[in-house]
Amino acid sequence: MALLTPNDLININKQLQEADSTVQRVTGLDIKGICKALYGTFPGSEKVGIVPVTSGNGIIGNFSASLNAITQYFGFESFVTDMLDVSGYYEAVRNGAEIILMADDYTFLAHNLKNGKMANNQPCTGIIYAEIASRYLKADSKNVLVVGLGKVGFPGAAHLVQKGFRVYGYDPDENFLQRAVSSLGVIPFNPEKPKKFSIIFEATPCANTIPEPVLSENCVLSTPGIPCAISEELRTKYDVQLVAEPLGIGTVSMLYSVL
Ligand code: NAD
Ligand code: 2YG
Ligand code: MG
Repeated sequence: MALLTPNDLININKQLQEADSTVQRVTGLDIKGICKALYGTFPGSEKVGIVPVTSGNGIIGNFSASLNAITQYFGFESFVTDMLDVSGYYEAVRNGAEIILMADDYTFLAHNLKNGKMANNQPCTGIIYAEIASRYLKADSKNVLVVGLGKVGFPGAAHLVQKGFRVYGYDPDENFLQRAVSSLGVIPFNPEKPKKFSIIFEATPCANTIPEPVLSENCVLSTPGIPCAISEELRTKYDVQLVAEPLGIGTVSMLYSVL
């Protein structure tokens, strides 16, 4: 379980703005446009209540404040409760929250109290990063490489298969790879027989997971994985279009999915 650190979340507004302009350049849509296309929803005047949670490893500095900045960046009204945990939940609902955002070490959820819909961060993150990758305007084919087939990568791979892409998958854990092959029809990628891709989606907690031979000039790398999947050197060498941001894109995907 890889947890965010306060450092990952420094300057979240600047990180979001940069990600938004990359998404726009790569797909022709901004992040809100991607969400609308993906879920067919758009925000009305939903009020979002953010509840800090102390269980397990406890409060992550900047986490609730970043969620507040993110929800407002995307046009929602939001507030962070003064109280924590159950008392914070009580405060959020009493103060008119219609959507609750809260996370412990295992689950980061959005719950719309009006319509009952609930979202989990991991699949919502995988799906939106995969959707962004799938919309690359300069893609040279329907081939996509998915690196990492865990809680975020698997639902992203499933989304790409459902959209009609030819999905190559790699995970060093044979069980995770086989699950994707047998249940999704993913083509196992053999790093010893590399092939170039113009679309790559990565979701691992490791650095340097993209082998150089798979990179094509100006390819898109859409990755929620922390730390970043590619070195600055390789990014520059291949002029990679990198979509990577620590919290906001996954969070807005959750919010639109519960509208
Ligand atoms: P997970 O542990 O469920 O899955 C990670 C997978 O990556 C595992 O199956 C593992 O075998 C595989 N892997 C490890 N090293 C690899 C390598 N070198 N090449 C290919 N695959 C490799 O983790 P997860 O919940 O899917 O999260 C993945 C990453 O996404 C984490 O870093 C997490 O913090 C991050 N995350 C980011 C956001 C965001 O908004 N940016 C949201 C959720 C999760
Ligand atoms: O309320 C708090 O401050 C903490 N209880 C939040 C804990 C969040 C733990 N989860 C993670 O760090 C992430 N793996 C999930 C967040 C998605 C963005 N990477
Ligand atoms: Mg994100």
